[in-house]
Amino acid sequence: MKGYAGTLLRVNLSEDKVTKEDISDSIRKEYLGGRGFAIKLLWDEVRNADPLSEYNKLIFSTGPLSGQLLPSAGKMVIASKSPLTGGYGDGNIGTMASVYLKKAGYDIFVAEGKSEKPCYLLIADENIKIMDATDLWGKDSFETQDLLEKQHGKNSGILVIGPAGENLIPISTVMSQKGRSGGRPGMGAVMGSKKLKAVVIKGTKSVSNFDDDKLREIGKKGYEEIKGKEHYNFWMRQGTMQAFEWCNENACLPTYNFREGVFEFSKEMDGYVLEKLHVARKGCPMCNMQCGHVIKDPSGQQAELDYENVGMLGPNIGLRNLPQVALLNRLADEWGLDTISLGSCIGFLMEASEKGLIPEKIKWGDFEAAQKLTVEIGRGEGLGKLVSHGVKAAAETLGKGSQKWAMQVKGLEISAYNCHACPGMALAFATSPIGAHHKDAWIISWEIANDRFSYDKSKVEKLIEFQRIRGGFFESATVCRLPWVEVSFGIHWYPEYLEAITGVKWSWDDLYKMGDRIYNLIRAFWIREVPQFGRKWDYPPERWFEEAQSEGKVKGMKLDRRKYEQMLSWYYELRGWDQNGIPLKETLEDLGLKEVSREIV
Ligand code: PTT
Ligand code: SF4
Repeated sequence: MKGYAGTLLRVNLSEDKVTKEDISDSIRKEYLGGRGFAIKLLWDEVRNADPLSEYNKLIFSTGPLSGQLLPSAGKMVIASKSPLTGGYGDGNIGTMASVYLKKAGYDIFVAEGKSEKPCYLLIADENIKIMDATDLWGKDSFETQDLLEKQHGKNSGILVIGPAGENLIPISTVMSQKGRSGGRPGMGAVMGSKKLKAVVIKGTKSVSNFDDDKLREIGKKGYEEIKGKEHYNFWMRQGTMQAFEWCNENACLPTYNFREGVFEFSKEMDGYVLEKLHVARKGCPMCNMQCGHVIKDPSGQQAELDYENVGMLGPNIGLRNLPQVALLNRLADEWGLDTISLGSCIGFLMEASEKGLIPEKIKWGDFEAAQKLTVEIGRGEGLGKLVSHGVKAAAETLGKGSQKWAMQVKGLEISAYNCHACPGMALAFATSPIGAHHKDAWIISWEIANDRFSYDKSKVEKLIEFQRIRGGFFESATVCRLPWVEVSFGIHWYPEYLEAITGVKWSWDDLYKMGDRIYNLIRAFWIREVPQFGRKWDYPPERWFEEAQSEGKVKGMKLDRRKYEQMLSWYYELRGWDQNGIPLKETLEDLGLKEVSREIV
C-alpha cells in the first residue's frame, strides 16, 4: 500500500542498537497509522512493564496523511504506557518532526531501553546517531530547542523534554517548536526515564503516493475551501480561545477547581481581550488556519495561548489576568509540564488550602504562588511534590474526602469543561481511552446545541460516533481535526485523500471498524496492565454528582447518578462490552482480535 515510508525504526538505548523493520500491508490496512500503530506495538511488546523502566517503549508514530501537502497534516502521535495512569497514554503534537520523520524514510520511531547517560538522537535519513546530551540536561525546553536548531540547522524537526521530564514528573509532556506540546499522560517522563533529552530528525526523501497529481489537486481544493469558510475569519482572530466566552455563557468554564462553571471576571480575559493583546501567530506545519495566538507576558516575553491553557491556568485557579496566564503557560512550556494537569494540580492545592487541609495559605488567583508551585511541581519538591504525580495520587495521600474533588478520570486530569450539567461530555471524559481528555469526543458543543440535559441512548450513540471519527480516524490518519471541527471543512475529503495517497478506497464503515479495532485493543491493554480494571474506572469525579453549581444558567444542577449509570450501560452495550466494561469474545473476534480475546476474556 502506497503513502507510507514503509519502515519502523527502533533504537535501543541500553544496547546502542539500531534496527529497521518493514511495516506489513496488513498492519497498514488494519491500523492505518498513528495511534493504531502505537497500540498494536504496545499490546505486542509492552507487558506488565514499569512505565519508567527500560522495558517500556516510547513511540513516535505518523500516519498516511502526516507530512503530506494537505490541510493541517503536520501531526504526530506520541504514545507509551503511561506513568500517570498505568494504562495506555498518548498525545497528538504538531511538529516538523512529523514531516521529517517520513522524509527520512520512517513512519514510526520507537525508543527502547534506557541510556546510561543523557543522550539525544540524530536521525538523518539512514544515519542514526546516539549523541551525548550531558550539556543539554537540565536546560529548559526552549533553550534546548534553540541550541539543537543552531547545531543542526533550521531544516530539522526537533522534539525535546524540559526539566520536568528529566525529573520523571508524570504530568510532563514532549515539546516542540517552543509551544507545541504532546503526550499529556506523562510522555515527557517516559522520555526522561530513558535519559533521552531530544530527538532531532532530518530527511531528504519523499514518500511515494498512489496518485500525486490527484492529491495535489484535491489538497489545493481543501486549502481553498478552508479559507472560504464562513467561520474562517473569526477563527483566525481568536482560534481555540473562541470557546472561552461560549463556555462561560453556558456555565461550563472550569472555575475554582471545577466547582463553578461561570467566572465573574471572564470578560477580562476572553477571546476579545486576546485579540487586543495578540502580537504573533504560531502553529503546526501544513496548516492554513494556524491557531496559536502569541501575546506578551508581564516580563515582556512572548507566550502562546490556547483555550485549554487559559481555562485551566485562569478561572480554574481564580486568575483573571491574561498576560499572567501567558507567563504561567510559558513556564509550563519551558519546564515541559502539561498545562491542563498543572492547572488542575494548582486548583486542587488552592482548594485544599481554603478547606484548611494543608497548613500553607494559598489564595485563589495568587499569581506568585502559582509561579512558585509550577517550578516546585516541575522539580517534585516542596508543596509541589504533593501534586506532582497528579491529583489522583495527591488525593490518595491527603485523604480527608479530597478524592471527591480531585478532578480526574483514570488518573488523568480533566480538560477545561465543567460537566455538572453536561452528561454526554461527562461520559466522554469517563470513557476516553487515555483518561479524562476531550480529544476523543468533544460532544459538549453538540450536546449544548441539541439536547443538553438528556441522558438518552441517542446521545450515547452520538458519543461513539465522535469517538470513531476523532479517536479512531483522526488519531490514526494522523492529521489535525480542527479544520473539520472548527470551520466545518468537509469530512468527505479525508477518504478522498486516503485513496489518492494509498490507492485503497475506504468507506466510513471501514474507517469506523478500524477505529473500533483500535479502541478495543486499547481497552484490552488497560485490562491487561491495570489490576482490577473495570467499570469503576469509567466514572467522572464525585464533585459533579454531589455538589450543584451555584451560578449561571445551570445553577442548582448536578449529574444524576442513576441516569449516568444507565448511559454507561448503554455505552458498553453499544460497544459490545459486558457490564464491567470488558469486551465480549465475539466483539473481539469480529474485529480480528481473536488472540487478544484469549488473554483478557
Ligand atoms: C493536548 C492538550 C491541549 S488540547 C492543550 S490546548 W487544545 C494544551 N496545550 C498545552 C500547551 O500549549 N503547553 C503545555 N505545556 N501543555 C499543554 N497541554 C495541553 O495539551 C494542539 C492542538 C489543540 S490545542 C487541540 S485542542 C487539538 N488537538 C488535537 C488532537 O488531539 N488530535 C488531532 N488529531 N488534532 C488535534 N488538533 C488540535 O491540536 P496532547 P499541539 Mg497537543 C502550548 O498534545 O497530549 O494531545 O494534549 O499538540 O501541537 O500543541 O496542538 O485547546
Ligand atoms: Fe495546528 Fe492549530 Fe493548525 Fe490544527 S489548526 S494544525 S492545531 S495550528
